[in-house]
Amino acid sequence: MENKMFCYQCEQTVGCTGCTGKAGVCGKTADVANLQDDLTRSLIGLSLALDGKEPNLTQRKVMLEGLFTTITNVSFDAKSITALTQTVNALYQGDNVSCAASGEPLRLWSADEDIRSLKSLILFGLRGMAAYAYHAMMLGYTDNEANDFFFEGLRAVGNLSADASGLLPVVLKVGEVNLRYMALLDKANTQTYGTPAPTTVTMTVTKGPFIVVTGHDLKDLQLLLEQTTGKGVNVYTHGEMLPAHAYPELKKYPQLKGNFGTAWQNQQKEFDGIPGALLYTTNCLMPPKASYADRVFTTEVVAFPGAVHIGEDKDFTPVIEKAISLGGYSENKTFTGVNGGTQVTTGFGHGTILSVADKVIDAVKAGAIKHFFLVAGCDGAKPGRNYYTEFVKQTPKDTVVLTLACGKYRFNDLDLGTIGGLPRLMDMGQCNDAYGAIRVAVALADAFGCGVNDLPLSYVLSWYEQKAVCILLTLLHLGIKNIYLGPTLPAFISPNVLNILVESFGIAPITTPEADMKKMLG
Ligand code: FSO
Ligand code: SF4
Repeated sequence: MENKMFCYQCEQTVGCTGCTGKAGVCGKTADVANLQDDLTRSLIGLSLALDGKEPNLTQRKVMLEGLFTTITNVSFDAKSITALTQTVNALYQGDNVSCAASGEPLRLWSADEDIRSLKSLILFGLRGMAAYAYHAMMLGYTDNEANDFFFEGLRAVGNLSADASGLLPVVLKVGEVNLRYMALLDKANTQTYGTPAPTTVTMTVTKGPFIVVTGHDLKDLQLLLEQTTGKGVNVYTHGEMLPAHAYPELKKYPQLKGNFGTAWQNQQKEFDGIPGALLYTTNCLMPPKASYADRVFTTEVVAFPGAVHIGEDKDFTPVIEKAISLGGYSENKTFTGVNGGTQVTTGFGHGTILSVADKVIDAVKAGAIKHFFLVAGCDGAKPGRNYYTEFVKQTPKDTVVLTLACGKYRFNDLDLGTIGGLPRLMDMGQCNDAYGAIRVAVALADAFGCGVNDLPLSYVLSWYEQKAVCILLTLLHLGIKNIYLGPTLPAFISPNVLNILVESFGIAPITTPEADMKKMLG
């Protein structure tokens, strides 16, 4: 088949090599994929034009929007991507830019495989990091020094004569700057909405009109809660929005009732015929089915052709009116999680865990807690992802499982019991709350007078899209070793780059829960 597009940035890419042909597995058409390449080329051009110059606010903002837009499952809309590319081009028109950005095809995809692999790690890591920077910016938190690195990183991607020794440090710097952005977003979230507290969330939908909010953007949820107050419309979180229930300034709204559905890849099944409105604030958006397409609303950089887009005025009236006209369920309806549970618990951020650090340390010293597992990351559609459910089920009773991001829906409705007065399974929040897990690991290492790699702590990670890439690079930047990664290794990691990751960091692909558990506990 003639290659009409090339994209290999996510875990579900065709044959673990790349999506080509007319559309990707995610539903992105070749046209949209090529427009995203155009947008990337323009962002590289802007970065090259600004070499040695200070970007202005507009250029900084458009950089975040442009990179965020190209993350998997964010935008399927040719029109909005084209408009954004034109905006970027207008910002450096007239500058003399010589390289891939000047209009040649994006040579990244046809470069030597190791160079292509390292540049992909940089580009995809920058895309993921842009999402976190964007969320922080929405809450009024920015960091210009960190923002400069988006331009620096893209200059490395656009450098046609870059070699591996020059690119490797840039790869690790993505991880370093991403840590800074995750810390900034943590500060933005907790200063705006308070410190998350453990909260049990129902999966029952109360009768009457309702809106389901999906994605990661807490600001959008807050604005919707303000606008639904007193309107008789309830609000439910979906996917990565679940941790919102734990923030005092969000949980204070009585209409924030519960959580609907599970992880992103189940949305076409779970939203089928839903009598409520759906608001998509970020990824992961799947092409809506006809049975609910008329009730999908998007905002910010998320876009799908035909879906009503809520613009910068953030007037959610059309979403609220749609919910009222649909009317919701006629009686309370109880849904269950993947394992049949009817409620889930969230809100074990670093603030909560570190507030009981003495208790945790005593339990470890007394031998009551033998091991910690961080089972975290994205969910996805591949059957092999059942590994994570089985792994968590097999964790011994004297161990603790910390989790975050959407992969937890495979097991977050399980009751694993308690240990030393704490639940054995603790949800630390969204993918960006990996920062909280890092804080906890560093605090435990300090308390025990050892390095993070000497702790009885194993990392069992699942990846899907580009935010997972920047988080992985942050863990590598911190020198965290022996990470187990699945369900498959990224297609953009060449054999030589994989060798570096294995030799320097001990990264290993997951095998079976039994074999991996034995190694970790051994
Ligand atoms: Fe999941 Fe999607 Fe949060 Fe990702 S909803 S897969 S890593 O966008 O960002 O965990
Ligand atoms: Fe394929 Fe993933 Fe790219 Fe979509 S984002 S085209 S599924 S590699």
